[in-house]
Amino acid sequence: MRFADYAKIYLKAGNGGSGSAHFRREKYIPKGGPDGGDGGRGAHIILRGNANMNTLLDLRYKKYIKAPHGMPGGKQQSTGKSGEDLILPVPLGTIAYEFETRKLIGEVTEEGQELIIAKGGKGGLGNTHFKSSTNQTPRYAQPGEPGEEIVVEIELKLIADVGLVGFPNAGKSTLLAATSAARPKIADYPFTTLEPNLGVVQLPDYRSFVIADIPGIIEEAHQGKGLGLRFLRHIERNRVLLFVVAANTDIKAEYEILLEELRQYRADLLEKPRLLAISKADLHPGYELPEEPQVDIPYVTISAASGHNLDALKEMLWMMMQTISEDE
Ligand SMILES: Nc1nc2c(ncn2[C@@H]2O[C@H](COP(=O)(O)OP(=O)(O)OP(=O)(O)O)[C@@H](O)[C@H]2O)c(=O)[nH]1
Ligand SMILES: [Mg+2]
Repeated sequence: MRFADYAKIYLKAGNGGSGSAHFRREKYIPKGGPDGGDGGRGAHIILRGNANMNTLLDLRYKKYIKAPHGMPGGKQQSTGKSGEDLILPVPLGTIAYEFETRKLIGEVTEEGQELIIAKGGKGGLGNTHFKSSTNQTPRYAQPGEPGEEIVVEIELKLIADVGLVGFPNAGKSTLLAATSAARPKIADYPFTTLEPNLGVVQLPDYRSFVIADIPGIIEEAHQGKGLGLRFLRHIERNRVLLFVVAANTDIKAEYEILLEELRQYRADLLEKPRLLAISKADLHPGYELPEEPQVDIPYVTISAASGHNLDALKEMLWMMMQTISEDE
């Protein structure tokens, strides 16, 4: 499943204003020279990154967006007013393509970053520019250029807040399915998941975050064992890492192997806050672990099968994300 928000919009940027072909006319100067000003630029249509947004919903229902034209130039070399650029706020991770050619227009990845998706037309030059030794009275002024007319496709690459890290068969996909509407493939064999899955986890009071479930990691994955570590790039930008280790394994040993593989891939991944979910706790009577796992991070025992502690887990993840947002 690819979780991408999408909008297709017809855009028409503003036309440039025409240049003026005016001549100076003053009481005692019967034959004034050309004094026509330039036309103003037509408005661009611009995407601007906004870190507080997380969907393209606002754009989804817009089919047609038109930006204002530039004003014509005037007498006394006055330049026409430019059309006011139309700025569309979008979440970070938004990509724009030209619909027909699928050509990439650009990507918005940072707060405040602006991407022009339809260019306003240049204003025309006024007749002052066309005065020469052979033509002292040019009656010609340039028309403005038309604004760009384009159909764009706008996509949002969702950046998950929480990345799941675990051995194959640990129950990562089952956890994603139990906490979101995502329906990843789940099976009793390793490497069931071959592609990352994303799901939106909802909490009370309209809170939500996105979880990424990626293929399992095994010892020496950094040497290419199993599916290797290439899928770790999908969690590089996640804010929190949720390690998933099954309750019926050597928890500490598995956790440390996972840590080591992450370190091999990119040591700074370990700077992200981590939480350990000990999955399949239902395999032990009363969800009680036979012994305390000796790990150096907070952990919670869960069962995606019965729902045990899933609400607590969601709240813990939410809390961890809040503390990061405050630090940022
Ligand atoms: N008893 C029990 N079994 C579970 C639980 N969660 C997952 N399982 C089982 O564990 C097996 C593996 O589950 P998956 O969710 O596919 O595991 P995964 O970590 O996504 O595995 P890969 O995609 O191969 O990396 C399946 O047979 C699940 O039914 C649980 O809470 N309790
Ligand atoms: Mg899976």
